Amino acid sequence: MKLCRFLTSQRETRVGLLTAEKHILDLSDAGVNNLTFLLEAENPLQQLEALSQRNPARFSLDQIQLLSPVEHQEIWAAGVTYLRSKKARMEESNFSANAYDRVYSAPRPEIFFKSLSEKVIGPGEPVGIRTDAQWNVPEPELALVINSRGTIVGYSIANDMSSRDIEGENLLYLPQAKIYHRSCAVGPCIVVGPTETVARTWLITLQIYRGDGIIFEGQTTVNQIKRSFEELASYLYRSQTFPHGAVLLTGTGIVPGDDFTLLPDDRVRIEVNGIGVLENTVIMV
Ligand code: DO4
Ligand code: MG
Repeated sequence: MKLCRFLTSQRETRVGLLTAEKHILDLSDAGVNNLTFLLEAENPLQQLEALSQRNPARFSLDQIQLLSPVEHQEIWAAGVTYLRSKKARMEESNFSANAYDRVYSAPRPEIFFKSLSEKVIGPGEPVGIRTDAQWNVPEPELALVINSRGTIVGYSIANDMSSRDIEGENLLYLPQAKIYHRSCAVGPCIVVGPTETVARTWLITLQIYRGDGIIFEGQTTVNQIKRSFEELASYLYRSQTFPHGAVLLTGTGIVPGDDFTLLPDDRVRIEVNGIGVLENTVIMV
């Protein structure tokens, strides 16, 4: 089941289900006005199946605008969870190489704050590169959607936009490299139902378009993530509360070559075959 938020032509925000035929079933007909209500339910999948049987009104995708499927959750991110990410960061920084090497195999994962919910960028909205950075990349990541009780209830796609020169200069600059205007995109929906075993079979594909061509393309599998989803989620919830739930990005396994940097007007297309496509254009911020 693919849960989404969307804007009607009357600019009303609604909750819906994306169908295989690329329609949206409007769950507001059944009295559902927010995602959190469903994500906090005892059995969200069962609820969604029951709601979809009620014959709700449907929209075609060209009648609506998809919004990020994030309401009030804090967005956090795990890092250096793929071997590719560890290697890239060790190359990017002599200064911090030892820290990246250690955190990859340490019991405690790297987890950092990424975004407030109100700053998250949705499908089709521009993501940003910093004006004071020279080396900027997208990080295509599987996102875990977790309820207030710490249960993983679904999956989405995220882009953890990052400035590699700022991060590489000094590890203490990580928040500036990672948390800035338009640095976090999530969408297009939350897939509810698949187990971790199923999610680990998914492919993540990144394509970056410049002008009429593709300037970079890369692929990885979710199964390359070194740690289990439960492990990542349980560390996030240690000595911490998330009254509205949380979204946890699981790290990147696709890193363009060291000579690559994003430019304004590039289009970043991230596909996770079990979820859908998240696409955003790049602007300077
Ligand atoms: O410590 C650097 C950040 C790592 C990260 O964001 C990733 O591996 O995806
Ligand atoms: Mg990342």
